[in-house]
This record gives sequence, C-alpha cells and structure tokens, in this order.
Amino acid sequence: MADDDGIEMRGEIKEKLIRRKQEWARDGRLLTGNQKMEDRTERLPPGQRLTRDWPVLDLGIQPDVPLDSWKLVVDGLVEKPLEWRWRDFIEQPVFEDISDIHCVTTWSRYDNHWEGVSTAHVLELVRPKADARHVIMHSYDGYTTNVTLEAFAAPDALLAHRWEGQPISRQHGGPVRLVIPQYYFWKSPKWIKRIEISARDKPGFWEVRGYNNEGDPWKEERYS
Ligand SMILES: Nc1nc2c(c(=O)[nH]1)N[C@H]1C(S)=C(S)[C@@H](COP(=O)(O)O)O[C@H]1N2
Ligand SMILES: [Mo]
Repeated sequence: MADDDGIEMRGEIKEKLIRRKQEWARDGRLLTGNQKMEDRTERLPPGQRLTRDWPVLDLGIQPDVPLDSWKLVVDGLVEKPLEWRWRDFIEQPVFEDISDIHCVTTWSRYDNHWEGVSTAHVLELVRPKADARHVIMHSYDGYTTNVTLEAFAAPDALLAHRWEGQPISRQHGGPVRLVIPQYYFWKSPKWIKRIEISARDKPGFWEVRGYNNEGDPWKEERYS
C-alpha cells in the first residue's frame, strides 16, 4: 500500500506483542531494583545484558521512504519552522558520535558509530520560543515519543542517517532516525517525519501504555 507521497507501509502492527509489553510494564517485569543513580563507573546499566548483534524492534510496520519522498518538518513553538527534503538534510554540518544503546527489553549494544545532524544544530536553526519545554517526535509508521527539550538538546543526540559507515537500513529506521543515547532506545524514533516543539508535554505511544515518561537506564526508569 503506497500513499500519494510514494511511501509504502510494509508489514502489520504486532497487536499481541504490544499487549504483552504493556502487561510487562503493568507488572513491573525486568526491574532489578538495583538503580545505581550515582554510580556511573559501571558501563552496563542495571538489568541490562550485552549483545553484539543489533536486534530490530518496532510496532511491525516498517515504512519504505524513498529519498525523493522523504521530508522532515520541525515546527510548533519555534521562531522559524523548517521543512527539509533530503538534499537540505545532507547539506547540513555533519555530526558524528559513538554511543551505547540500551533497550528497555534488556539488551545493550556498545560503541555505535552514528553520523548525521546534531539536534543542537536543528534547534539553532528553528530557535525554540521562551515557553518551549517539550519535544514530541512523530514517525512515518505513526509512532510517537516525547522528551524534554533539554534531553533532546543533549550534546550526543542526533538525527542519524548512517551507522558504522553505512546508510541506516529501513529495518533500523532509515533514511533518518533519532538517537538519544542517554535514554532507553524507545525514546529514539525510527523513520522520523516531524519534530514538534511544545510548551506542553504529550506522552507518546509507549508512554501512554505504561512506560516511563523519562526513561533513564541508570535509574532503571523502565515503567511509570
Ligand atoms: N518509528 C518507530 N520508532 C521506534 C519504534 C517504533 O516502533 N517505531 N520502536 C522503538 C523501540 S521500542 C526500540 S527498542 C527501538 C529499536 O530500534 P532498532 O529496531 O533499530 O533496534 O526503536 C524505537 N523507535
Ligand atoms: Mo524497545
């Protein structure tokens, strides 16, 4: 099924999986109670285990967004909203970072080499208004997630289009996904389409289904 913009929604929503994760959140599954809030000398957060591969997790729909259909809007409470096509995106200053992934389902993956555009650069261009406090991210598959403006602006956060020197695959959220390393990976939306700056918080897909509104792996903020 392709819409007018030539973007094909591949796959089906995994209703059962979503229900199970929601039950896990309700029951507090996977919590160790071992939060080392102060102790960041450990590299692996509590309850996590290291993996070397890179699992694919999403709601089941993996949109196929051709580069010439790709669009990103940054709007809401900003002085200068922007709309980028692919050529605009790749003209921006390149930002590179190496960071660890921590997924709430307990896998972590070290040393991911990302390339893209820093969120700091995006914010410099759009200039959030004085009352802006929150960022709501909207994806091509209908997924949403929310962070504070401060977390979005973190110096290691970026709109990534390359991973380990290669374009990010469709399965992992290409052409462009967010990477916000300080939080569990559900706060890093794949197939990003719109970044909404807001005075008001708007909990996203998992946040309204029992996941924490913040999601700091060091505080084990898995659920609300
Ligand atoms: N658009 C979108 N982004 C998403 C998701 C999703 O379903 N849709 N799932 C989130 C979750 S729960 C995780 S763990 C990571 C998984 O990213 P990966 O498949 O690249 O490992 O993507 C996050 N971003
Ligand atoms: Mo996840």
